[in-house]
Amino acid sequence: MNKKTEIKVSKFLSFALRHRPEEVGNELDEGGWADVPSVLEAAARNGYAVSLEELQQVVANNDKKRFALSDDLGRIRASQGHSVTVELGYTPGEPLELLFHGTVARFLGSIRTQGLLKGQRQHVHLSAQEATARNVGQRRGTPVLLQVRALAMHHDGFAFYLSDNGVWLTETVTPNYIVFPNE
Ligand code: HQG
Repeated sequence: MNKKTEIKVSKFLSFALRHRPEEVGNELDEGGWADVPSVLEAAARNGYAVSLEELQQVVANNDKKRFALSDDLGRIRASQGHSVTVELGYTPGEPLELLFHGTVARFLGSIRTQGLLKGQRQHVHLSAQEATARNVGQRRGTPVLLQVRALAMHHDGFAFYLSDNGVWLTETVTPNYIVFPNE
């Protein structure tokens, strides 16, 4: 399978495992897991006929390790980024003092008043690395990097979770914990 097909299959998996499982005839359990045979069938119905080996290749090569296969290869789920309600059983963790969020200038006015909101997703996504946050912001234009005083938030009682693929997740970030550029 070439890189381009891998990316297409990965996009299908995001759709099927994070956002609209019902639309492709896929069922997720409460932990976000779907049966691999039914995901392969759904993929084939939607024009992505791939073998189990190819699915493993997509999971292994995914740039952000978005998906995880169970050890017996019977089930698959997305590690984060869901808009459907799932309980992934994230373990709460203590974040570093500062985490980063990449966004774009046009959102800053609203972020200054409302803070960071999770929007369609289940959490606000934060990163320990500036470069990662910059890439996230870049999807929407010239990236603007925000710092989040995560450890202070945590000390004030806000829960943080680290996803399997290294993304820090939290419910919401109020403006007082955000350091805006040039401040
Ligand atoms: C912005 C991708 C206005 C926020 C990425 C972002 C990441 C506000 C957008 C992961 C706001 C939401 C998550 C407010 C937040 N007013 N705008 N109050 N609060 N925003 O995609 O963090 O490819 O839901 O800054 O790489 O960009 O899906 O979140 O610009 O890891 O695996 O609203 O998604 O990963 O956008 O990205 P998103 P995100 P995947």
